[in-house]
Amino acid sequence: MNITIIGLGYMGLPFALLLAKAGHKVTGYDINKKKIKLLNQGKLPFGELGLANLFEESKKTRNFIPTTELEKSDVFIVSVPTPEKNHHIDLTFVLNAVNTISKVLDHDNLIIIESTISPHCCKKIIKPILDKTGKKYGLVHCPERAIPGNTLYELVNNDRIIGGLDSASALRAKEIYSSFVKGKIFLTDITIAEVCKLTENTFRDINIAYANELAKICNDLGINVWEVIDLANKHPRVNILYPGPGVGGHCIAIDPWFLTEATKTSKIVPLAREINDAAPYFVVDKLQSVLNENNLHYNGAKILVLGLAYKANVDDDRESPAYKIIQLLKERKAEVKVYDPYLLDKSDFNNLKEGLAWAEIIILTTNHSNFVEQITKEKIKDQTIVFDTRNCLTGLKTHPFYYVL
Ligand code: SAJ
Repeated sequence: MNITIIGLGYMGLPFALLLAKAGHKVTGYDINKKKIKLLNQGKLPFGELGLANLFEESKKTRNFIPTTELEKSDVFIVSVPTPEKNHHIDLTFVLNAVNTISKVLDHDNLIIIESTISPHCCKKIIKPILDKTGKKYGLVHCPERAIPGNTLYELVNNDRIIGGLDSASALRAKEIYSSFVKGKIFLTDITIAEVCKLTENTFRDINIAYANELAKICNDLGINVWEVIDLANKHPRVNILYPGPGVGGHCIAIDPWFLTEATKTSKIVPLAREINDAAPYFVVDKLQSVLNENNLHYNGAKILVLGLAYKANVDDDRESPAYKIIQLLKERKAEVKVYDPYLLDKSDFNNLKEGLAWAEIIILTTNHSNFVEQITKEKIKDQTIVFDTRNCLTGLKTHPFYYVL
């Protein structure tokens, strides 16, 4: 079977390579010529656990062909970004992809939408475009659910939801996914699949908002929020997530808006967004109190921000709250420099040692494992204030100027 993946991003590329490994002839289409050139030169455009090995395998089997020309195919899989604009989904990339597909569509082709989309998008927006071709086609929505940082493992092992426009489409898609997915595959209606995906990410956003609100409550009470959450989570039916500098990434911070865009009834979803978007302000305010305690101030202070990635051990800085924190610190006239070993081209230092030697104040925004492993009391100057928004620097627990969110 010929399968064409449209969009070779953080999900599309790993997915394409897994399909190639499963024996399908996979064409990877992307409008980004630079990315396709890189792939054709045998190089990956980004890092992800296990991806390099899979890419090497695909070179041997020749089952994966990157291209900027969309040709006929048995199956088309759309895996393009769906950004948010004014709290609504921006379907530009999806519509471009579907319009491009409709130009080469043949009878009995199957179209799979993997991109996160808002409710009714398949039936009310995508279907009418495909109907205009006059071809008989299958359409499903199979939302991706894998977590960046462990994408390959989760693409293979997570359960999947396939929502079909009709059951024949869903069964055809199931056959494709069964060629590499070890998790269970559930078939459902196409709109239910759309809403399920948004519901999952919104659940996580609300849970994180609760943790971020608890951080403020505990701050007012003068107690450690991390200990509160860890102990509360000992209850068999409680599983609170953790506070932090804010919610980044391309999913959790935007999907809740898609869930609620067509309804005015939701209160908790927009509130959770507001709370999580405000997290960087709380970080900067709490650090201000730490500075006050130590007779210091932001003006002119040399502050090292550790971590630009939106979460640990990834090179992805989309929507990263670190940028908002940097902006707020600069507005308070601090001298801010950054270091992220996963994003060296955006860092002010070549290595951690140089950054630690320069800093008077350190603010940890991303809990990369190498920060956790390498930052010990001996490696920082005695007077350095360290503010850890992730409560992860175990090597500094006895440092007199170590503070957590
Ligand atoms: N975060 C916290 N506290 C926590 C957990 C996370 O502040 O306790 C922050 C992270 O630091 C990060 C943000 O939330 O900035 C999002 O990170 P994440 O690891 O929670 O999620 P993503 O965005 O990397 O991936 C999510 C996943 N969704 C769920 O777990 C429900 C993933 O399975 C989805 O496939 C992905 O969104 C997506 O593409 O939709």
